Amino acid sequence: MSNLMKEMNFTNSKRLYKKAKGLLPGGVNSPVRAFKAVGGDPFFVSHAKGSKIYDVDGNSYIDYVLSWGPLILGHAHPSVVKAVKEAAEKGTSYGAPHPFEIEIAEMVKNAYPSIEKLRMVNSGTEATMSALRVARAFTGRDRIIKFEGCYHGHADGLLVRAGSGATTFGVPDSPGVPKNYARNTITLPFNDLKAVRDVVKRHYRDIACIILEPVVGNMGCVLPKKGFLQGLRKICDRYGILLIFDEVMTGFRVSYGGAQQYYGVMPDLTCLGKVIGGGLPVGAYGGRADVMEMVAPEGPVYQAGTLSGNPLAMAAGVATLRVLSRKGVFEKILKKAEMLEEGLRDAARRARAKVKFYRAGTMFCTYFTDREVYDYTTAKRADTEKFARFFRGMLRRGIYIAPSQFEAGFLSLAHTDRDIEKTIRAAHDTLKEI
Ligand code: KE4
Repeated sequence: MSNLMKEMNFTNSKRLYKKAKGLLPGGVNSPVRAFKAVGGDPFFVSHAKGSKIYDVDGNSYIDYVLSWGPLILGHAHPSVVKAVKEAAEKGTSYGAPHPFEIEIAEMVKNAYPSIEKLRMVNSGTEATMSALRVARAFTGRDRIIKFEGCYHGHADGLLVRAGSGATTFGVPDSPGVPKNYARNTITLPFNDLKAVRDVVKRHYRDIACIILEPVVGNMGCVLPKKGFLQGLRKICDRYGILLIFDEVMTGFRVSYGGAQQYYGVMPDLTCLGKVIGGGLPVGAYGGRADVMEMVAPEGPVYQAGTLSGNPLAMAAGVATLRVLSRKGVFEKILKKAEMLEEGLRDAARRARAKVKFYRAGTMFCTYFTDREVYDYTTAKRADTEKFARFFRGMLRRGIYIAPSQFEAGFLSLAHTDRDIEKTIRAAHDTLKEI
């Protein structure tokens, strides 16, 4: 039993986790939820409201995970709950076109000028998997470039890491991914434009696309170096390669128009998810009309989904974007993120802690290292044991941050100044303690 369990009452969570482990692999429906990276067992949630999440033992936490990003308005926002209830009264799924699909598509297009046409799907994984297929069909090329530390969901072709040495053939990053499938994925270091240039010069005739998280939220929060995104755009233009921004996490988070608006670099295709579903299952991919017109039934590229454009998910997404797009709302959340950043930097200084803090809009990460983090190799230098102690200390103080050093944290409209002040005090005390 970890220290955490000794100091907090987790009786009901422990009982439920024991039961869950007999039913679900690792007792969870997604690996990171099992708290493996931070020790101890996960708490089970009873409910959530605003910036708070409550477990089945009555413990409450200020939540900076927010279901891994979607809940930018906070949990159970009245407008979202009302929209979902009203939609459910009219039926939970039609498998046929309905007006909400048009409304959310228009809202996304208004926020993302690079998206001329889009397709709704049910997860970020589906969005990136489909975007790759369209890119391969449009270019007639099979290979793709991705970057170490970027996560794009669990489609086979994306669970691939860099092969050994100079080889540009990827190797599976999970059992079950066929070797010959992984060979089509070239994995390079993030922020390394020279590595991209060298590989593209040799292999451009085979390369369909370059896919990346423009700000990487799946190795913490890693920012693109100055000129990196612009350099990728130039390389893609020169060699007829499609540039795909996986903005499943950064979309409506780095800025209302995502990383592409913030950095002023337009991709050919964009993948979205999380925020646009307001907490319900969703994903989307879209971009240049000439590329998206390849998608069935307009074009020959097959992609389908029973629940794609589901009326409840669309209603939650439309309700979320209606609030988020109101004048001053996104800026309000940005101000909260700035307040948290300032406070955490100050707390680290006062605690004489060796940490590095990065933020992109309303997403952030604290690395336990005193050296800059700009790619996977430098991110992996972080002291994960120390992070685990930090996580448990914060949880004991009622603050729930992502249970892994290599995840991002998120702010919502619901986080109050008091929440942030409490978080900063807890961070200072925990940093002193560990
Ligand atoms: P989903 O299939 O989980 O909806 O989306 C996959 C995905 C794609 N692209 C990016 C940039 C993502 O961050 C994700 C999923 N993010 C993780 C958090 N690191 C979801 C949490 C989980 O896997 O349980």
